[in-house]
Amino acid sequence: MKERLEALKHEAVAQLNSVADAAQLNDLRVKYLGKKGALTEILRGMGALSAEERPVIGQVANEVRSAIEALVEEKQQYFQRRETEERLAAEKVDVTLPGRPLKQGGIHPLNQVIQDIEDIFIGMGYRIAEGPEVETDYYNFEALNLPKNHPARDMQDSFYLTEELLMRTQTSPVQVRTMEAMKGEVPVKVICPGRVYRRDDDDATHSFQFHQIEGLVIGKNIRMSDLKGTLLQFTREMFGPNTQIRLRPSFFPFTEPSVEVDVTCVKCGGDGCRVCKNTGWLEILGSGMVHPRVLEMSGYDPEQYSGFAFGMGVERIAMLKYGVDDIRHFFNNDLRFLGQFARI
Ligand code: 2NL
Repeated sequence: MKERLEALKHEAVAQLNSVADAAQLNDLRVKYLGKKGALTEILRGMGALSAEERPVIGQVANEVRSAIEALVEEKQQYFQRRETEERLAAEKVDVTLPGRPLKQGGIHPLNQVIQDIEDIFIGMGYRIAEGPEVETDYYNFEALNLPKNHPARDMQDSFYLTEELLMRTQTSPVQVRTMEAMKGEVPVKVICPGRVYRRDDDDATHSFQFHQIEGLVIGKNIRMSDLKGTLLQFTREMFGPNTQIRLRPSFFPFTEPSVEVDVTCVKCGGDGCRVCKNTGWLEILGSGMVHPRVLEMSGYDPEQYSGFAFGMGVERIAMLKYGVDDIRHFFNNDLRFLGQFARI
């Protein structure tokens, strides 16, 4: 029996020493040490041994078991180490490789123009106000002196959601909300940038959605000259110190009197060119003195207070400033176009 145990040990050691992987090792462990393994098989014969032989053989059997167990353990550790090393080698990162260049995003040209305009008016003491793009009929039209049968309220011209709700067609409702929130206090000095919507067929100069910036000032003795001085200051900061403006009479339901404002052509400076159609002037905004009924409806006594307001299309300003000939460029998200406006 002792010889069989020694032979088993030899065989096991030889096989374990040439084992190739963890799976094979496990098979061998079961084969020699398992419940139905070779060692157990031999030990089952112990019953037939004499009382003297039994402890001797028992000791040999234990030594054989320990020797095989130790070798199995050693091999297990070896395979574990090898697996870890292989994994680490596969995951190896060369930290000295140069990084892949990241494309840097930039501010959209329309937002750049909005920010520039905001900065100019903040410099003159204005605050910025924003409001909802879905508006009620009251804030979008009624409070701006556009009565129920006014052509601007035609269903054909606006995106109505219900009888009462529509996508705002201008940012004026934000100013109406500001006036209400101010509860008749002065001064009111706000500019309201934002997206507006009109039912229009898109072409080179029209889009069903575009951006507007409106401004509103209310106080005591606010006059047309304040409007004119403010707009001159704005246009000079926006288009250059030599810019001139001219005011032409116009009509808006929410201002009286109303004017349209032209600047000297950004391209030719007033000499006449293709951009200004040889007039030397470009129209950039509409404005006027706030209509007394508009003041009154939002809680300002028109006998005590007066104000001016103006509104401009951001896309139009951006197109003039940067010589863009099609409004749709702003909405196509073509990086070849947008990349030209990168500011580092
Ligand atoms: C244009 C003309 C304008 C206003 C907007 C306004 C707002 C209030 C009261 C009175 Cl709350 N007026 N806004 C006034 C005149 C012209 O916009 O051509 N915009 C693109």
